[in-house]
Amino acid sequence: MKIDSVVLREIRMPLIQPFETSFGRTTERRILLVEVQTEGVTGWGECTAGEHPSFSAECTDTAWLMLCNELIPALLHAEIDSSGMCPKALSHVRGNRMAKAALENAVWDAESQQLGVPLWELLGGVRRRIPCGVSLGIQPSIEKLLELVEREVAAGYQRIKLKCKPGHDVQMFEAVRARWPDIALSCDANGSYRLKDQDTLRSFDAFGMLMIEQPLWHNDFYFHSMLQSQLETSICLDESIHNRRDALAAIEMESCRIINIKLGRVGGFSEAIRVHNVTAERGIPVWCGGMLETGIGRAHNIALSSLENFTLPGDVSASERYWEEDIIEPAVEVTRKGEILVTQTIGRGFEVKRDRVEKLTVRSERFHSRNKAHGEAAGAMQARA
Ligand code: OSB
Ligand code: MG
Repeated sequence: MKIDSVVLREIRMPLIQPFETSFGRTTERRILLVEVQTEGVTGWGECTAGEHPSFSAECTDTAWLMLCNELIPALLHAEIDSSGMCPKALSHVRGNRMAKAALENAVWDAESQQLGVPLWELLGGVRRRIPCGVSLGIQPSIEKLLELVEREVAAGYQRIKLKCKPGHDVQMFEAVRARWPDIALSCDANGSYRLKDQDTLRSFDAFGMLMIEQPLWHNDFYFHSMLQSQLETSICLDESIHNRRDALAAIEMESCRIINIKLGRVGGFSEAIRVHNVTAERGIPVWCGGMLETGIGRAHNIALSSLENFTLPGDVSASERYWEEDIIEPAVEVTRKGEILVTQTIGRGFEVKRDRVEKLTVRSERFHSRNKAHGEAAGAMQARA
């Protein structure tokens, strides 16, 4: 694959409703998009870093810096035969997985178009119906939360996940369970509980939840393992899992019984497939997490969710839950049974609305590959777009 140029841009998009977690409230997203031009096709990638370094150490601005100064120049310098070679080409940079994923995923997107196959097929996917759940942010009141649950259950979503934190938990679960005793329910603490909260966490067992996501520290396996041995409810790890080796450690230590895979958190499709494969070998079910993505990241999440071991409903839901108007066409839709239908369309399966992207762009940089035929050393030339 000869990569001719890469365009990096930042777009700003207000969310339809603010999203609140244990680490804060998001009202407007600042999202980096990557466009990789190779042999006549354009692959798109989305960076899932947040506006602030709270979910992980990365944020929109660190990802911009890493992409400009390190990752894009390294990719343009490398000789890549296939997308699977990206991680090695970017391996001189430690961490910064969301920045890497934006770039690598754009290359996968481009490769699927070059080969004339759907992206999900290139990844090795088999599922044509993706079960969908929703993640509901912390609400100002229980009444408001019940209204939202009502709406999403009526829309057909197969699992409701409630964001929680110390002080915003048991009362909320009681209210939801009183009205919907049988829905598939889970919660996500984003690492906000501590060992002193063990009794509270044990009391969650009474609500028959599918899982408790990342109750303890973002970088822990050991104490999650201690906690899991005391809970009936399965723990699902999100923040703790950065690669296949982390997944294996968590499985061997029995820190969790379920894993959530996020493309950005693990550094892109190559590592996401490795995490998927090891969980499949070990009989640990997975689902695809979400990071309030635009349609580009969402399309990639759908493709990933088509892999065999994505047996649980993911956090990948309809575009209309996030955006007034998405940047892809058609928008992502969910059936009344709470499923996304995977199509045979080549590539990511959704067109990028370039005009809309241009309008939303607040900054951009274009990087060209140097033409080796003219005797220059391979490398990157950077110019203002
Ligand atoms: O922990 O899953 C999470 C959003 C931002 C950061 C972390 C998380 C989330 C979500 C939202 O839960 C999932 C979505 O609807 O995209
Ligand atoms: Mg989570």
